[in-house]
Amino acid sequence: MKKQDVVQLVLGKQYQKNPVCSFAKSFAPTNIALCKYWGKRNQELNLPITSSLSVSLAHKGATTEIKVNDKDYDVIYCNFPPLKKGDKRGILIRHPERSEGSPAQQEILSADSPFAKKLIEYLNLFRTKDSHFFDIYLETNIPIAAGLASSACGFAAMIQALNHLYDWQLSPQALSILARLGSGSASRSVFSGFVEWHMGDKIDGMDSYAELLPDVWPELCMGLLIVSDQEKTISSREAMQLTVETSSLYSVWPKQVKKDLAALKQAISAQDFILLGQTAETNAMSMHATMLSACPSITYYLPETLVLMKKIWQLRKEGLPVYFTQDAGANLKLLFEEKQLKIVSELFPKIEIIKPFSSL
Ligand code: 2P0
Repeated sequence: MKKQDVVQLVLGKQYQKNPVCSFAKSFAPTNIALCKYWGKRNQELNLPITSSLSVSLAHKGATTEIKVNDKDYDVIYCNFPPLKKGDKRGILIRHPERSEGSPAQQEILSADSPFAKKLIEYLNLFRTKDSHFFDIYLETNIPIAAGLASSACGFAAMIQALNHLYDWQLSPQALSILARLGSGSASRSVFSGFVEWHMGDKIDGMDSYAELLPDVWPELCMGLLIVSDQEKTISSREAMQLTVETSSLYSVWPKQVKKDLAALKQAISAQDFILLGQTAETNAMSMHATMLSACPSITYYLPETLVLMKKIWQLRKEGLPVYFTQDAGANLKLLFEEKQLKIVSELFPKIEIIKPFSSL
């Protein structure tokens, strides 16, 4: 089954419909998993081996503007992924199927970048063969290259904007399925708050979508501790596949996730911060343990990451309830409650603090 088949299934009679307007704009928050998505049962459709649970970061995310243009290629302007030296902010991308010699060819800077290819392939799922191209503006307000899932909020904002442009009037569940085709974690970014992405077990993935949990936790804080803005040495897509294929520890991961998901849901409904923090931290450490035992071994740790972890563990020993989670990058995200905000800011002067429920 291909992505295109899923798009057809979700859109039904609206498949291959033309845009009803020439401009649409949407915002989606990025999300940080407290119970991670690590491993796919279907690579084409980004179907996960386990369910996962995240919290969206309120106003931190991506805004997408999409305009039908009168050109025969797409133009993408974005402030992520981080640009290489010499690149311009505006990236002009020729449609991959068009012949060489476009008048603006000298401006084609990143037509071969994996990000551009991924985005154009995604747009190709929705437009009719003979039709329109787009000017796309993608802007994130999160620290670039901080392991903050810019592709998650980018694809979620994109599918929401396309939903307006084509006037599909899709449900959040359908949008989550379509966002997943761009990037797995994007399925969770169509919601703000605590979000569970159900793994599902159908071959077509029609039961693999995210759902909003009803709970809010206004005192919950997340602090970004940036230790590196370097590009990842291995993408999470490759890393999770290598882990599934070669790590002997991976067989215990689904059991760990089941346990952690139940504990997190209990922590969220009881507003039990210690249970939430401890479970999220253990889940992240377990995910990294599966990577360490892959062959060849994968590690996103830098020496500074370990220094920070030890500092956090020491602070906990001294009675401060702070925990962390870590994604496919060297940076840490600190979890704590609002009553610790002052002391945490003093202990970590460079921290950027976000309150995930501040605008709900
Ligand atoms: C997560 N990560 O749950 C986990 C934890 C990274 C570590 O989802 O291949 O960019 O596009 O489905 O969504 C990053 O993976 O991967 C991710 P694809 P994605 O947040």
